Amino acid sequence: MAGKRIDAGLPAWSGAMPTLANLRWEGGNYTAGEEFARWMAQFKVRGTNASATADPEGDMQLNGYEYAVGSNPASVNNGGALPYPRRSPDGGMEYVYRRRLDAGRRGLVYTVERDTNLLASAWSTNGTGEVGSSIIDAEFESVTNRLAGGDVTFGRLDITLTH
Ligand SMILES: [Ca+2]
Repeated sequence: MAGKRIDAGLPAWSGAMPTLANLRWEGGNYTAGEEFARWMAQFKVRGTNASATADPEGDMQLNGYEYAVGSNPASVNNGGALPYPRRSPDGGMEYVYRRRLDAGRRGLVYTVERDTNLLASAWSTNGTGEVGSSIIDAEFESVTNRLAGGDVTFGRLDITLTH
């Protein structure tokens, strides 16, 4: 079965905290699955506003992305659910994101990528690695990834919906 790929990009470290993520679907139109539709219904978002590629409240986070990280698709207040960069205790760079505990069942695959030159757009998993995770609540865990490189390193979260 062909996967639907979402890219959610955030600069992981450039001296300032990122304020928005980019997301796109590849491989054709996405038909919202039952889990996604049920999740959207909780927020009373309906019609074309409830599609995976819609952004009804205008916070630059598409519904499919908000579904994967557990932010609110009906509010610009995302309650700290968006990925963020941070310095590790040894001065390295980390990228932290929220992952659904049942991501496999939902067909969600999360992949952290890094780049050192946004102009060249050479995003790759080279130099990335998951270093830890901790349970947040009954639905999500916080996942920490290490990004190799110096002060000019960028990270993003690639999310694929496989069914
Ligand atoms: Ca949104």
